[in-house]
Amino acid sequence: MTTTPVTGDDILRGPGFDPAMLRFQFPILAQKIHGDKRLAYLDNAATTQKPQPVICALCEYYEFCNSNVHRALHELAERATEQYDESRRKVARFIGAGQEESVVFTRGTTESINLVAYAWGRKFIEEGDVILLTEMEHHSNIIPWQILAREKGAKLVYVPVLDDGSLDIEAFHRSLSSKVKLFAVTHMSNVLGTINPVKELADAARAAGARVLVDGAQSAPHMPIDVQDLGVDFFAFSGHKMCAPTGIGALYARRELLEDMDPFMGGGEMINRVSLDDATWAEVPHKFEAGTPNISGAVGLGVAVDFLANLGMDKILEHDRRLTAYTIEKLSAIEGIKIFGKAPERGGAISFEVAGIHPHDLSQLVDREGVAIRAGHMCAQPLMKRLGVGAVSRASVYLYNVEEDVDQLVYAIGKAKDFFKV
Ligand code: C6P
Repeated sequence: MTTTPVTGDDILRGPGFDPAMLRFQFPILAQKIHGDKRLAYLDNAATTQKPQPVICALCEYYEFCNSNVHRALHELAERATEQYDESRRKVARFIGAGQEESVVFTRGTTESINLVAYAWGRKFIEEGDVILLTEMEHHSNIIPWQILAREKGAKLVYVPVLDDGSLDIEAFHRSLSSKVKLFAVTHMSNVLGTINPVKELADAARAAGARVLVDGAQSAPHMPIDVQDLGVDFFAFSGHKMCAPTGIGALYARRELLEDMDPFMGGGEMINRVSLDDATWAEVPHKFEAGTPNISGAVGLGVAVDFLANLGMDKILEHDRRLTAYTIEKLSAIEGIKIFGKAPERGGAISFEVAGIHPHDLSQLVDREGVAIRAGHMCAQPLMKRLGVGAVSRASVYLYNVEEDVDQLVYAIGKAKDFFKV
């Protein structure tokens, strides 16, 4: 295994937005795979690689600052607390939250959505209420609502997906009524790449009296986000899909909602005062962060959002668009390929099938050529059913991908076709 030598100052300053140069900030990309194969990492919708500043921040945190937060008064505890709190301020700025109290650190999108389902849903959803979802949701934005609906006697209604992979907006409007208490929708589909018009959807849903939750797992890493401009009540995302470590993410919620909600988990740090048979809660967001949090993860997330903001989220989006168009053009030229998702507004998660090759076989064969893609149901089984498939292959791009990665994928698919003689 070879890694790129790094020089601290150069890397922290960064080269501006040039994907080919940016690759040098991601040491993992420099290694060879299966002997001498160049690594074409195209599984970014699952998780992204980490840049040197994030890796260095983790080392530095453990070398100089490691301690628990919001507890002790010694120097290390103060350093750790300062870094943890500063990361919350950075995340709040990054998503336009307005105030840091609106940002709850979680393990990621899944935990953020579950937090809302338990802490808000259990208090405010009643028998006969409707929870409006869409057919393109990830399981993380289906299962928590199924559990809640079963417990409360509420009803789940799904907005259908049209044949081109976009949401049926007319059906969405028809589904709105005073019974709809929550509309939970993905900002960008991890299968179809579809970017939903969440501002317009949120406006209509809130005007009908519903709360709006947006699953930003696939959007926050790829485009500028301003949760206040989007007009949403809740916004969930994962750090690991945007250059930060695994096991850290956040939930944005409007402050008054957080204040009205019951705690999600009980334990240390989420209380104000405890007696043997009673307790009062800490101020938000601490009410929702029971126990010792993922401090180093939060520090890494703070550095990651700085890294992305310095590059410019608008530039990242522009790069995504260009490389997505290039990928779709190149893949479309392959005989026997079918691409799922042709919505006019789409991002860089590109799912496809190649006639005569099972997606699992295809992903193993392209891996031999150094190409990492994902295969399977993408944690979106209802959507697979809608598409009439059991599984798909998926290539997904990020800021460090270049045309050469796509060309390598196309070459590898060609070799897989030769292998299967299709
Ligand atoms: N999708 C994928 O390969 P977590 O696991 O909590 O970080 O994110 C869950 C999640 C929620 N919503 C959407 C739209 C997602 O894409 C994901 C994660 C990965 O597509 C892993 S299944």
